[in-house]
Amino acid sequence: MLADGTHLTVCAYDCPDSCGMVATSRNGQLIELEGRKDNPYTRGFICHKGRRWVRNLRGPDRLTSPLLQKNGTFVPIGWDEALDLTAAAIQSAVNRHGHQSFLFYEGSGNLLMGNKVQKLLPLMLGGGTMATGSLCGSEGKVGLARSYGTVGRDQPLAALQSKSILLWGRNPVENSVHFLAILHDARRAGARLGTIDVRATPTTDISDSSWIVRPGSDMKLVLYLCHEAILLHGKPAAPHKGYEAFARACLQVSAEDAQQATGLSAEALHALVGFIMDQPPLSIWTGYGLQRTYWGADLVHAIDALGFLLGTHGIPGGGVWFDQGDDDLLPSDVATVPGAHPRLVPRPDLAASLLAADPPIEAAMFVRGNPVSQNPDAGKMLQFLEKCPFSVCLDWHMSVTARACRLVLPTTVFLERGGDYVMSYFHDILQKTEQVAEPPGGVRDELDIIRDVATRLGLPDRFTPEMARLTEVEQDQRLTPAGPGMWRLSDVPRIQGTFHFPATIPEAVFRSGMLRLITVHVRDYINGIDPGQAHVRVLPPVASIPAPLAHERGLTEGQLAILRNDLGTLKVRVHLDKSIAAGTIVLAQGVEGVNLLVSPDLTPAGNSCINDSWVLLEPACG
Ligand SMILES: Nc1nc2c(c(=O)[nH]1)N[C@H]1C(S)=C(S)[C@@H](COP(=O)(O)OP(=O)(O)OC[C@H]3O[C@@H](n4cnc5c(=O)[nH]c(N)nc54)[C@H](O)[C@@H]3O)O[C@H]1N2
Ligand SMILES: Nc1nc2c(c(=O)[nH]1)N[C@H]1C(S)=C(S)[C@@H](COP(=O)(O)OP(=O)(O)OC[C@H]3O[C@@H](n4cnc5c(=O)[nH]c(N)nc54)[C@H](O)[C@@H]3O)O[C@H]1N2
Ligand code: SF4
Ligand SMILES: [Mo]
Repeated sequence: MLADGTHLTVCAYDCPDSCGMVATSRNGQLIELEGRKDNPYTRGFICHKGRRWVRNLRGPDRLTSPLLQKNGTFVPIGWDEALDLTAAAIQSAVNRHGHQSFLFYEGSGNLLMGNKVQKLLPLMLGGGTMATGSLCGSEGKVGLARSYGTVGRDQPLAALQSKSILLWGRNPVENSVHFLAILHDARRAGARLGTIDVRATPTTDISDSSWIVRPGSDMKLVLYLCHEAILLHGKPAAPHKGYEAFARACLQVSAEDAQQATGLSAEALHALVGFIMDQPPLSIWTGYGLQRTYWGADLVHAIDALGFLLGTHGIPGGGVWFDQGDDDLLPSDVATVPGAHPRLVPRPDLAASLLAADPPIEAAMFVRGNPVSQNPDAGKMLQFLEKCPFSVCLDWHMSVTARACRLVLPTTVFLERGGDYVMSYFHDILQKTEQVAEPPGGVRDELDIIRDVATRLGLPDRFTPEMARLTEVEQDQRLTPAGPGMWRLSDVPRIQGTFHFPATIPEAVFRSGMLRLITVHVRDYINGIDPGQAHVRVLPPVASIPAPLAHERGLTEGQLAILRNDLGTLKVRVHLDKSIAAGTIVLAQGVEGVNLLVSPDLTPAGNSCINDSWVLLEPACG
């Protein structure tokens, strides 16, 4: 039994903040969760999503028994039967079509490093089928890495030395409250805050200045800003390559071009030029929404070029930031199987790839992921699950994906395991997890479930020794202890050597007659909706549309409407929003049905184009 008292751990949600936590446990139950004061970024507080675990671990939505779907109803079954069924289905798929007939799909339900060990299940079978590419932040990383060859590591505290801070397509008031706290400190120290977005947000509300631009117009905007930077500063002194061609392209973009593309007035554009130039040092923080497009990498690279032209690179309080790699701390040979050759299918286009797979997928396992809710072209994902002979979802509550699977297995969450690590993808702190609660009866440890399936398939237990190797991360030479179970990671700086200017400037694609659908992350839940947010489960979902568009179409506040494209249709309730850029509709991501309309296109680097989705808006009949 877990000892009573306090334990130090870390929030493993897919959230940039990775809060240090102090948990109080009694009789094996979590009774209080607070912020850890000595974490230099998260500084003693956690958000309501983290705190909700106190209730959710033993809440009414917690799954406590394996559930098998029979004629559309889930019935509880015993663990032995559930594990036998799972192993038999995988074995049958492998016997009929080879190991690639087994899909092992992982989402980003938590950021634990030890998750890597679970891949041994498909790998020991020969490789299986797994997903590659990102729905999240990889385009921006690809873009930043083009500048100097490396992504580097963000230092959010760098903002404290900035005198001007520009958030570009980033909404920390909702999605990164600890960065917000740092921004408040920076402002108290004299910095001004500016935000570029496609709509008003709680972040634009607290900004000193904000600029609302049409989605897809940021490239024209950044080229024009580079034009102004070139006129003022000329050719940079720092080593660089490709300046001439890039400068020529920028100088062709006039203020009028930028205004026309973005919808900004001449005064607003002029003010933005002043914002980036007048009060150095300037730091620019690009966000995720901005780069979930076909040209996401090019855009972030061009914004980095703007930072370079303005002379912000490498100076205290300056620079262009996004996000970083977070999983290079584990030795590369952890959980590897020589000779395994998994079939990799693109995550953004998962459903179509699975439907077309040859050999076909006949057994699918979903771990920490919710693709029916979160992946593009969700309608096809449901079609795939209807067709696939066997599907099993490991989760702690009945997610939208679990509901569509044949079998659901209730697992522990990070607070009930311990002995793992979380490396933030935003700041430089590595933290160790501790077990802070006993799992409820009927719930099994996630790795134990996978190990038991492997055993039934006649595979050896490589899971236990590989899990024991996790502590090897603590030996990494780049780590400095920063408190119990907490280390700071120093990476090589991103800005070093020669800056490479973008070599090609893509034109954004617009679909005439259609509206761009932008889906955004929101305050109350992370990605797919967890239990406890009844208010956001209310259907139909709310679509915010520009007030002039509503008037043009005769739509009024609260009216039902239909969004439609080649992929599907969705009934929505209209909300008139004066702030949204023309031609744009905004919906919260994670709401059921939204991804029926989301584009499964891939960027050249294999990542998602979620915000390149286009829809028609029609009044709902009846
Ligand atoms: N509360 C909460 N926190 C979260 C999450 C959550 O779901 N809820 N999710 C976590 C995860 S996984 C992620 S990836 C991050 C996401 O964190 P953010 O980057 O802050 O969130 P997004 O909503 O993806 O996009 C940010 C902003 O980009 C704007 N935007 C979209 N397209 C464009 C464009 O073309 N140009 C411009 N200029 N702006 C644009 C959107 O309107 C939005 O306000 O948040 C993490 N934190
Ligand atoms: N339209 C649209 N779609 C988007 C986005 C968008 O902005 N717009 N954002 C994208 C982004 S940035 C991301 S990161 C992805 C996220 O995509 P997913 O990772 O698929 O998202 P979640 O819904 O959070 O799914 C994670 C599931 O893991 C479960 N889970 C949590 N902890 C554990 C655990 O310890 N074990 C197990 N087995 N399960 C656990 C959760 O309950 C949840 O059901 O979504 C993407 N999809
Ligand atoms: S969800 Fe994010 S902000 Fe909230 S407690 Fe977890 S890491 Fe901290
Ligand atoms: Mo994400």
